[in-house]
Amino acid sequence: MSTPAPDVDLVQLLTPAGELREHPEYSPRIAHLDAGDLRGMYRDMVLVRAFDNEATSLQRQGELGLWAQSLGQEAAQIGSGRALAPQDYVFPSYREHGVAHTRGVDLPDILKLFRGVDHGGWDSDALRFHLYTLVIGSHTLHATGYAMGVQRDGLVGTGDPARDTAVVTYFGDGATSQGDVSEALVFAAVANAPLVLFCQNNQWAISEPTSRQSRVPLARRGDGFGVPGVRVDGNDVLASYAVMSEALERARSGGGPTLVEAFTYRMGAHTTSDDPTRYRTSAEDEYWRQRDPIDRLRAYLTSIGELGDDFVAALDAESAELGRRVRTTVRAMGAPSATTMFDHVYATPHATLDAERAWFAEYEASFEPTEQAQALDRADERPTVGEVAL
Ligand SMILES: Cc1ncc(C[n+]2csc(CCOP(=O)(O)OP(=O)(O)O)c2C)c(N)n1
Ligand SMILES: [Mg+2]
Repeated sequence: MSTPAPDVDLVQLLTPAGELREHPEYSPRIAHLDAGDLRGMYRDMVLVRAFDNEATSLQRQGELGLWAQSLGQEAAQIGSGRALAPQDYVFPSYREHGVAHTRGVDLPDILKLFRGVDHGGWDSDALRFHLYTLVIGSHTLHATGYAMGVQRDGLVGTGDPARDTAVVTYFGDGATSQGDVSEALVFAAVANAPLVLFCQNNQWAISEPTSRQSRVPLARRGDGFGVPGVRVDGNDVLASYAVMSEALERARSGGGPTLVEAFTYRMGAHTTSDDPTRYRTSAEDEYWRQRDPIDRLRAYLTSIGELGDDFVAALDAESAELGRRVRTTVRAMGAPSATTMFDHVYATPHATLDAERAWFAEYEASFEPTEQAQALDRADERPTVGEVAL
């Protein structure tokens, strides 16, 4: 069973029971947050979870080809995302729905990719949030290169808080086994790049546990590269905010890269193509359910009398409304085109690709729709999409 390894400190400001803890280094970093800020964090986490649940249902109804849940990782994502400055730039993987929300991505836009109607879904330059990357670990190199560029543009260590810029890359525990992540650590360290490598250790890489990725805590993976590491309780939104704000400050001020290991748990399946009951126990799930990131902040806010009934009722209504909007937006997206996947392979025309596109179009057209599919289409006049695996 995956439980916290005792051999590295875990930064925690809120216990699983929702009690606030003093930490000499990190408590001052949340001292300016008032009850309204904490309710804002709570609201973000609840809305992202509602969105996530809705997306899962839509995949089950044939509206999405695939869905990767962020369930259980809301605190790591909202806490770290809320510590970002507008000018910071983020390179996510594919599960960072909470971070996307903090960057201003309209949540239903994320589903364009998972329905196959768009290669991205948002304006990454405007939001300073790059498109999702499904090739594990590859974007850590893109982020490192981008951070080295930011450095060369003179956007680091000027002392101007509106100018100094950090770059962040989000990736998983499994990604740390990819060569790309080691290479990113080498270049980031040697260049002293303004980079935060934010690893969400959700204990699993599909069916492989973290114990099959590393013999040392992932926070210590940076040691040999000269990159300082810190392990934070990723189910604690306040600690995630505090640790991230320190790492971002170091990057922006010219102090170089930091590896953050957010110790959390993937409460759902890897994706909708996965069945975790095949490889993990209900006892493990239960252990982590006791550490649910949303319950923890709710318990704290309730204990200090700052989670009023009106606020909770309004948030319930907002979550339900978001669910409705997600459903109608997705259904209005139309059917994915089978051939657009050929569109952005080469910048200029390419004879082989043209031949492959033509063959594929003919092949697709050779299928008669089944009677069942025709009946479904007639029933609700909506196209459904094929299921894919990740
Ligand atoms: C380079 C590469 N190899 C393999 C895969 C298949 N794959 C998709 S997700 C995944 C596991 C990733 O685990 P982790 O990094 O822990 O991220 P998590 O899904 O847990 O957030 C793998 C191996 C891939 N997408 N890219
Ligand atoms: Mg993982």
